[in-house]
Amino acid sequence: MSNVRATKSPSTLRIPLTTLAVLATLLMCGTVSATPVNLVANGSFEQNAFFVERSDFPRVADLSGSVPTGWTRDSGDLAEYMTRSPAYLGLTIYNPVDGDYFIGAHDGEWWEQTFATATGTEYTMTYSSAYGAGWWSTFSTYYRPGVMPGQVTLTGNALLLAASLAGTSPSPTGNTLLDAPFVWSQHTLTFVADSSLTRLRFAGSTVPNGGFIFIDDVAVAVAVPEPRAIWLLLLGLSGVWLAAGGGWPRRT
Ligand SMILES: [Ca+2]
Repeated sequence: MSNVRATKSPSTLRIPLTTLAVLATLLMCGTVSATPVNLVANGSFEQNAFFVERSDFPRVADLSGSVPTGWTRDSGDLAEYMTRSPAYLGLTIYNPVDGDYFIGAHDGEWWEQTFATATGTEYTMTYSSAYGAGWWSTFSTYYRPGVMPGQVTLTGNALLLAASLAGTSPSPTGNTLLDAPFVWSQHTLTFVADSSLTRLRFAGSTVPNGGFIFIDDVAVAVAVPEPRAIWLLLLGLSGVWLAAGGGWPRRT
């Protein structure tokens, strides 16, 4: 009577063992948790050719032609590009979460960017947002404090994702300039690309007087399995291997 285990090809045993060894090594080396490449260019909005603020609307560059590198405005050319510096009346008005510059749209205005993707691949997008406002020197008060959400969309051949774009706390409404008046929160979304290019758009509220939405620190990267998922995969592969008659290594 033949021994089934003895007839198993050595290569059949080597493949799963190699796979397990590679995955275990990745886990132990921390490779699976390495920071992925950000597909969004200038997601911090810090890069630009120039920035000219409006004389009556400090720190807002919606009419000056100032544009963050890599991003495109709506055809109305009014979506705001904003900065925290220099100080106005001796005070810092805004508090971006990443650097000095950020974007702020309202009244349906938007900023967008298109980046390369691979069809069928899952991506993770992170961004920070806040209900915003503009400081208008003519009124000496905050202008159009954000109260209604805008929308963030990702579009390939079809619409891949549409989500609310909002803050977690109301923006200031008074006439006192504060150093850090806007409450930022980070958000994470996932999507699966259906083409080689995907367009990301941040749009302000279309509700009249819905107010500003501030956005900063945007990143899109290939979704990385959590370490727990890798361990579960290892466990599953081990089970398959044992079920196939691989057995545990024996001492000689
Ligand atoms: Ca920034």
